[in-house]
Amino acid sequence: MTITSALTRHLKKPELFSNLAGVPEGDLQSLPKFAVFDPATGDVLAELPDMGIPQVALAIDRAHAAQAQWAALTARQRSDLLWEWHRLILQHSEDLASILTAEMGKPFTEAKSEVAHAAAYLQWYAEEANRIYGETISAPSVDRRMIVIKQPVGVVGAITPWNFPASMIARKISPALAAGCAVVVKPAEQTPLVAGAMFALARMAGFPSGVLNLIYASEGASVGYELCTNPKVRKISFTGSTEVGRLLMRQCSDQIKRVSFELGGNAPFIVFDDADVDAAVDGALQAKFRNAGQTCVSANRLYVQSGVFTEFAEKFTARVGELRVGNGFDPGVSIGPLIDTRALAKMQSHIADAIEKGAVVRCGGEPVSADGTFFQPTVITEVTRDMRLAQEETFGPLAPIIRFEDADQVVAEANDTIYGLAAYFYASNLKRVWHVAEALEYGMVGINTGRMSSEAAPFGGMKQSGIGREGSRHGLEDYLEMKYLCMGGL
Ligand code: TXE
Repeated sequence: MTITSALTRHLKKPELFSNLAGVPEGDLQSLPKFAVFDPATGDVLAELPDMGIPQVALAIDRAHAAQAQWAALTARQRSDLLWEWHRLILQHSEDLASILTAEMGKPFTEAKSEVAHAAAYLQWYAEEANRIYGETISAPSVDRRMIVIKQPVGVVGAITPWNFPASMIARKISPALAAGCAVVVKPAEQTPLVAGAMFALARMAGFPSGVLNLIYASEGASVGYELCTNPKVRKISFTGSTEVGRLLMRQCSDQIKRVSFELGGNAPFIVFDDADVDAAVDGALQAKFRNAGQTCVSANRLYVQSGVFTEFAEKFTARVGELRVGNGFDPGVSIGPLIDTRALAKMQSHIADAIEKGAVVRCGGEPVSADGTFFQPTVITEVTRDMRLAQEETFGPLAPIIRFEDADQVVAEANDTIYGLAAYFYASNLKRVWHVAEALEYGMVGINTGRMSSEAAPFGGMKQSGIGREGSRHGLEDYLEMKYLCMGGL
């Protein structure tokens, strides 16, 4: 099986284009189409029906109609369906990874690990579905009993980004389904194909009609508006930019709709004098350049203490210079294309701004060629706080290194941002490790590691990086309502 043949086979699958949201086939055919591109080549991979508000409303009705029956199944029945979907995703993982690399650009090996990560969420919540517990409270009077039960929140609208098109969908859908919620999902317009393939597998797994609904759309605003304002949707789960998160929160406010948000980040990566420098270099490469730097937990600012600055900067720059940029299907490539020209322009403007303010480019700094969205992995030093790359999320393969002297001051500086998603630091002194871990105002802190995402851990941020957590048992709670029952006259 070649990668190309897998791709062709899957993109020709009728399930990818057929009725996944209850919209009659004839209506879908009459909608305008939008194209999905391969960012590495610019080729059109597929054209999909561009659904709008009427189709979203229909999908919401369909989810609403399925909600009560889905919630009434036993936890074991829901769990069994999640297990079956998990099994099918693993069985088709090479094909899913091929679609992922084609529409998103990430190296095929990274795509394979993303699909495995997506499957791990299904596995985790297939198990967690059976562990939804209530509680009994000892009542203050003898004629009463006080009990807390958990119930599904209701229909969930999920909006996902393009950077992890498979695992973001799994991370939202699997806890929602485990909790007993029906869902309407809108994947990013750049990467709807792997979502379609995953939904086709869900259909094979046997989920009841209406429980899972997929919306293909060329933009998010109108779909998002309908999901946020339709009263049949009880909760919005969104991963994307902080800007869109703010908008969705406003749109949800009239109905006090439940929200879970996983938004932008501006992760500091701090290397203290007492760190193992080689390990820190490895960790920084992982935390910065995975997915070509297009991750919300990407190390956006590398702070290195003066005692190890030169050693770190030299070793790190040498390793970055060895990274191979290219089509994600080519063996040995570790940096694929950026998602689109907008992402490329953001990289360029951050670099231009930094150079103008006195930064020095140690390696990279330019697009790989005049056309395409490939960008050289870039290291910049002599970085100051007023530069845009120190304040904003670059979301690309750009590593700015900032020298620091004072350990307390660096923590204050690391916290001086509206974001609070992920932070990393390398140190060996135990007292320092504990104090810095506590002082960093971030939802997730990697200590002597550059990688920490796991289905078993609560993923999410403080401040303007989001609300709620995904993964672990905490991720399930976000899809459950707590109800207090008080029984009197006993
Ligand atoms: O995000 P958007 P974009 C950050 C990152 C990146 C920047 C812009 O810094 O450079 O955001 O990326 C849908 N109502 N992250 O433009 O626009 C859209 O269709 C409802 C961090 O891609 O937020 C897609 O499905 N939905 C992030 C999703 O929102 C709307 C991942 C994300 O798109 C909408 C992605 C609207 N008005 C970007 N507008 C992370 N946390 O990992 C867009 N969408």
